[in-house]
Amino acid sequence: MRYLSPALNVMVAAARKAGRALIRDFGELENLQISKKGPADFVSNADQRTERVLIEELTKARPGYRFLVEEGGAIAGPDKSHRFIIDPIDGTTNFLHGVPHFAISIALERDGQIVSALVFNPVTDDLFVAEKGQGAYHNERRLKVAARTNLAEILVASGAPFMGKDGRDEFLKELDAICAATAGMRRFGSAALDLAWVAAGRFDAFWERDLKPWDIAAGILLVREAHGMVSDMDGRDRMLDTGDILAANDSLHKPLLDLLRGKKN
Ligand code: 2AM
Ligand code: CA
Repeated sequence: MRYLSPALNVMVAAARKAGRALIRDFGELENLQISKKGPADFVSNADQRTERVLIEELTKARPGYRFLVEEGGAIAGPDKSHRFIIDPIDGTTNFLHGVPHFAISIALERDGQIVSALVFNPVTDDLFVAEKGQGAYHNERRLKVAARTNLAEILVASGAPFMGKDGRDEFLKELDAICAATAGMRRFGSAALDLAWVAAGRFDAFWERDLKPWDIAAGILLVREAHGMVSDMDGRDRMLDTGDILAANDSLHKPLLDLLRGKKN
């Protein structure tokens, strides 16, 4: 992206700073895998520190903005129109296992609309950014969702309900419908990166239920600015409230929604 807005510049600087420490932590994790206690505490500390650094850096540059963050919840501020929505490590289970597929996710909301977005994998140095009305970018490259329209050719990402979560029966039905109709599905463990990869045309679609706003807020704008369609599983623009999401190009979106809801085309 040749020109970043001042707000996006601030978000990139904060993510890169927090990312440097995360890269060091990730290197350490290789040693911790074999210890009996395992790396869980270490990872939880890394998560909390990353969140703290992001809040500190963003507050320095934008005092008064509110926050919604994974670890600390809602943080009040005098500015009623701006809010950062942050996931310090999306893909924590990957991080914990030494799998280099996780990201810092930051969205900036203005008057209830997401206007700037960042998804950054510090280990692979993949930076995805978007600005409302200005497009989405991967490093310097402008993004566009994949153009495939034939269900038989598409690659679809999702997230399976993990331990302690309901909805496995529903998920298995949806998975069966997708597996029967498409070229395949992937479950990589970071909703933020899944959405960034839809924006980049790597995945043709992504769906998942019961996610949190910080998992998807930035990814939603990335996909939309890459000319993709995003809705909840009822076709509404209520992903942050319902936690359900389907992202795809505009030709695939409706057929996939029908397929996932068990309707015949
Ligand atoms: P997290 O890594 O920030 O927790 C994938 O299904 C999505 O669910 C990810 O964005 C992930 O975000 C979230 N998630 C929350 N708890 C999880 C868990 N125990 N295992 C896998 N994903 C989890
Ligand atoms: Ca997350």
